[in-house]
Amino acid sequence: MMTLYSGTTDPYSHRCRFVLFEKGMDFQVIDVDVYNKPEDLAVMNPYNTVPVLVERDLILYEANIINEYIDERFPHPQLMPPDPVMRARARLFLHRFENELFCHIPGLESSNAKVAEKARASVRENLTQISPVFTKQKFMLGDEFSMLDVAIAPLLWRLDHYGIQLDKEAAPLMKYAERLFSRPAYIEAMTPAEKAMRK
Ligand SMILES: N[C@@H](CCC(=O)N[C@@H](CS)C(=O)NCC(=O)O)C(=O)O
Repeated sequence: MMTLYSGTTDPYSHRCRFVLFEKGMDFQVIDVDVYNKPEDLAVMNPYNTVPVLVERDLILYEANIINEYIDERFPHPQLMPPDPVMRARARLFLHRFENELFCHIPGLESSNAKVAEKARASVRENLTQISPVFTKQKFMLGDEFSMLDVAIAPLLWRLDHYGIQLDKEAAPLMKYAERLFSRPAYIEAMTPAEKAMRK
């Protein structure tokens, strides 16, 4: 059985929990307090971060790497595109999510007001740019739910929590977000602390 070491409010762990529930398989989640991490976390992951996935003698870290492994190990429903060209494009998008959106998470969580506002402005601008895509399609890659939707959902869920308000231009994006939030696996994957982040 797979074991996921997961932060209860961590957006990266949230991604992995979402995939595990989408696959409907057997797994165990161990909640990690990121302010008081267990000593064995640094042994498993040189970066000493969550999420970490353990399956027998395999230990993985980095949310996207964990999620691609789960997707290949349990191919139904498949979340990465089957076609190599589309799969390469999906990886490029995942890379851009990290570099253009998730790189701002430390800023959004910063107690320095200026740093936090700068991070909020960058995320607002990037999300508003993506929004028109959802006037034409249901999900990030088209009409099929994919790993890209998994990757961005935890950030969209946390917008209110991070104090990010989007204007009317981003209405298609918010409609898309509601589509993700209503998935049974999405609801099951959330911790009580995450449920409390959004009304
Ligand atoms: N790029 C990593 C990011 C993981 C990450 O930043 N995790 C945070 C979640 S709060 C963490 O464990 N922080 C604890 C620390 O840095 O001490 C991933 O995708 O897994």
